[in-house]
Amino acid sequence: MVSEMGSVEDRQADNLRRIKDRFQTDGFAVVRGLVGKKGLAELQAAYDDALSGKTDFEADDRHLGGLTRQLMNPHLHDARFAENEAVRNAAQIAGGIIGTSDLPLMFSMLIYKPPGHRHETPWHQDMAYAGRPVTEAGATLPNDAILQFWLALDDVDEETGCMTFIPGKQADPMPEHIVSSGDPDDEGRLMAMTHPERDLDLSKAVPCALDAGSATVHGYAAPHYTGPNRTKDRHRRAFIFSFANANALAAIAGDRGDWQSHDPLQN
Ligand SMILES: O=C(O)CCC(=O)C(=O)O
Repeated sequence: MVSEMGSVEDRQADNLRRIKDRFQTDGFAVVRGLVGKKGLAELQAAYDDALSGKTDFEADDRHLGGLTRQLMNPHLHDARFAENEAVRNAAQIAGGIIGTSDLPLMFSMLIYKPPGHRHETPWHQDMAYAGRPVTEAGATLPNDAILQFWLALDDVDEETGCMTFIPGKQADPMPEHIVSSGDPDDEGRLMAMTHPERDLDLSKAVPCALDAGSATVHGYAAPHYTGPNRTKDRHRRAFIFSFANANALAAIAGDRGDWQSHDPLQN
């Protein structure tokens, strides 16, 4: 349909261009309205079934760093997380950013911060998780190797622990990270940048408040953080899922043989 505002296709293409520009400049982007009301309600119901134990996650129901509830790979436990409007739309956006199509969902998790949850998710880059126990400082990996969507299933802001980024750091060598809690040999360890106040300009932090159904997308090298949930009555349900850029990962594996033994998607 064509109106004065242009066709739906034109607007979608404009939106994708904006997301791609922001992702390339800042290392992350905000995606408003990734999923509509009906799809959102379906995901919220699936999420509550996961939290209550109605859907059995067995060992995949764990606590990140022993602190924060993290249910691993919900798309393998409940088809509602595998096949839904959010994942379909995100696959198109990720494909548009990378310049490819047919991107399969590679990894997913639910990270839940209930009202009063005291724990932050410290500043880190996801690529810190690629090495065991931690990727060596100084590594540079392409930001678009992994595209991770963080979909809010509740309205989220700084009070409840929204995603917060430092823009424009994705091409820098990775600052030192440490395992801040949990068993360093365990997949569920929690990673933290050792000196965020020294290695990042925290005055540039961008908190991404979102309405439920909206998302952020960030790359493998984008520094990010989420705070505690300081509220008494607001839940923070996040459905997080990622797509891999096969070309970028193959290039990493080719350049550095040691990377082949690591699963870059473990967190
Ligand atoms: O939801 C959180 O607290 C952290 C999420 C995160 O670090 C990520 O999606 O990479």
